[in-house]
Amino acid sequence: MKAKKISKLLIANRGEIALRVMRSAREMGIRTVAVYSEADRSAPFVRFADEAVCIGPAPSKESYLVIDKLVKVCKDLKVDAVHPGYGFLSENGDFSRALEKAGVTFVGPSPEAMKVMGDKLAAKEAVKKFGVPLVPGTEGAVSGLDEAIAVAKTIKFPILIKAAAGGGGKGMRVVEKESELKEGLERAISEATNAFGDGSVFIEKYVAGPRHIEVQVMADTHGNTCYLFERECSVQRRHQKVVEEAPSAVLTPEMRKRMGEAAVAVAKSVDYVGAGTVEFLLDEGGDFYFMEMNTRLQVEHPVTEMITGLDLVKVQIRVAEGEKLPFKQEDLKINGHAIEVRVYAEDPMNNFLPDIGRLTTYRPPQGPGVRVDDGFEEGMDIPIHYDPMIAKLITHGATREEAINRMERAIDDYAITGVETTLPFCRFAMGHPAFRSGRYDTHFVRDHFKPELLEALGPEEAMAGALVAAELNRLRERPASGPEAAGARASAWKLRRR
Ligand code: MV4
Repeated sequence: MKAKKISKLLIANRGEIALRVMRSAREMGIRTVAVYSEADRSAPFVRFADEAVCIGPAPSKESYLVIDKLVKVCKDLKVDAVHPGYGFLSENGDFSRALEKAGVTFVGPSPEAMKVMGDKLAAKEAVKKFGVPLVPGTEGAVSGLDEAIAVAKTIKFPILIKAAAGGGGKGMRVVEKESELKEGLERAISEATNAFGDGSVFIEKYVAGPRHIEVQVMADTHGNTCYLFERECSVQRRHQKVVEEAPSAVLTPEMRKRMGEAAVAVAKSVDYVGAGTVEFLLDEGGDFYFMEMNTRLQVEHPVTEMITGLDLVKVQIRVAEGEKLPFKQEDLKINGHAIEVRVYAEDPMNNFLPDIGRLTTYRPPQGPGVRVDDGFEEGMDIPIHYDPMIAKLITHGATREEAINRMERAIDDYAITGVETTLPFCRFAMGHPAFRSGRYDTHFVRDHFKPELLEALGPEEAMAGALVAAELNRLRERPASGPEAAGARASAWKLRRR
């Protein structure tokens, strides 16, 4: 990667992350280019950008994922660099190679690093030489049933079969005992073939009740790599994170240092450049194991920003310009505690079924220690074509308890009607003794959550308060009439979209 000052940045993404990246670029005096689909024509990120180009119809396959269209916009508008955000083309080596060929800087790691980390087996192979702890299991892909039986006998059941091309929980299968191994293996291979076009699978010892702890790393092109501490992401359902916090409530300073140094070793194993995240599983005994590395800025990066005081997007951009990291490991300190909850247009009362519709009321919370990263405004429709995340709500406090109390206050202040959201679930999680105590693992939702509990919790009063406030504001702005004004008085948890 040749160092080059960035004057104009294209953001190959949409929604809250496009806006979040542009805000940092603007503060750096960098001009921003938005690309958008027809469905996003009136989105805030399009208005915020200095220039904006429509790149096609709503489906991402015809817009946000079309490499040639993006490269053409870069050339036409003389763009210096592209920030890919997360999702879409953020971990696509073909995209970064096409940009490089066009003389455009990709804000991210090399295509080679993305490729190794995109293949779970290649990733394990690469990090092993660097002394990073791995879950016991097969060295490479499983050759057949005989090997699977032999390995399972050595590491003992239960075992987990994983797809090499998988990741984020896709293509995993637990096998409890030998009699289930043959069928489990066959199904895992066939699922992996169908889902990824690659039937390679490997076996690991199944870690029961693990915590998902990931370490943020940042590396420059001069050989400096630092860890920016951990995020705990164990509150998730179907491999979709719902609550994240930093730092973890359970790591001791010694564990933090060991995990951080292991994450740096993972990054160094692929000459990593830029922002990356190294995922570990932490077992009940306090041992941790490398799982995978995500070669992008992640959704939950704000909690790391809140506790380190850094703007990760700015650091990414400086690194892409060829500058050195503006800090050394010993400069980095944890300040307080941060929590993020993801506000999805999903109904927690109804198995988190995605909900679409119009945001008839949308009033995000404010006040001390509250940050909202969103890409919507009141009156906008939630598009059906993309991820149903409406916003990320982040709170920061001097202590974990203050961050949690602040989150409860902020959730109660958040007024959304028109669609069901995950806010009631998040409110439930904040108040749950398992979460409050910090003693929770990746089974939190399965073990502790039932939709009925949202009723029992009685958050209606709190939400009603926020709605009354929102409604009063609305009355001041324009006379209350029509279905919107009437609807906003109903319970928000239950309010059906109109
Ligand atoms: C595991 C595991 C137990 N044992 N590996 C899921 C996502 C991927 N990053 C790794 N995952 C897991 N790997 C072994 N050997 C349990 C999980 C897992 C999980 C991990 C993190 C967060 C949530 C999870 C939910 C279910 C399973």
